[in-house]
Amino acid sequence: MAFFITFEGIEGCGKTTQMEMLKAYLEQGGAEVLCVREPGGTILGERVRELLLNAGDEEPGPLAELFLYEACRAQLVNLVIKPALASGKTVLCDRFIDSTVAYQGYGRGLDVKAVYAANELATNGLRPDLTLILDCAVETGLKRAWARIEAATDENREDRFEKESLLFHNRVRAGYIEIAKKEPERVQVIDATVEIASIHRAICDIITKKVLS
Ligand code: T5A
Repeated sequence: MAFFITFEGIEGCGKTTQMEMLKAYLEQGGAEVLCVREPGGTILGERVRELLLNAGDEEPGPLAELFLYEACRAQLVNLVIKPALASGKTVLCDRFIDSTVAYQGYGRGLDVKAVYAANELATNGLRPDLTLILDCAVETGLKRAWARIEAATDENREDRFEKESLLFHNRVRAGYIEIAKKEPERVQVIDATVEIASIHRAICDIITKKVLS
């Protein structure tokens, strides 16, 4: 059955690690699974990702940043996510609409209602069936994220957001908690401070109850 699941949370909370583990788990059960990420997943999206994540000579302002994320999203939804769901695949997405609410709304201070409206326009109303927010202290997440960035061998340092202040990241984290309160049916918050294997088990339990039952 086609199902759309998104992974959300602050930098270094462990989304990518858990998405890959869930993919393997679902595939063992016979599902066809497609993993995508935002920003990215299309030719346009990957090119815009570079503009968004590498600190360059000219930083996008908050509004320009919002529209760049939404442009990537519109392209990803139309070219990749909708066709995959229509063909019966389960789609796992590393960040989606809630990242924009948390980062551009709560983090940057753009009007949160306007961000929801921009999301609606870019997705043409497509919403995840389930969203998993991996929650940990900002200090924990940033420590993990910086270790990953320092260990990377390519020249593309995607560190523009990691360089933001602790205050910014704490606003983002608080934003995610607000999102979860608003939509408890869709959004589940998971403790991301424990071991990778325990988090995976918690996610599998949720999937068994919500998706496979
Ligand atoms: N953004 C994105 C917006 O501002 N608005 C938007 O609308 C969207 C879509 C995207 C950036 O863009 C911003 C948010 C982001 O800043 P990204 O590449 O997706 O950039 O960046 P992150 O999501 O921050 O990617 P990270 O790789 O840093 O974080 P993950 O994916 O959450 O973490 P992961 O799984 O790669 O793990 C990081 C490290 O921690 C270890 C892993 O092994 C890895 O080394 N780890 C753990 N260590 C100990 N215990 C655990 N439980 C661990 N889980 C993972």
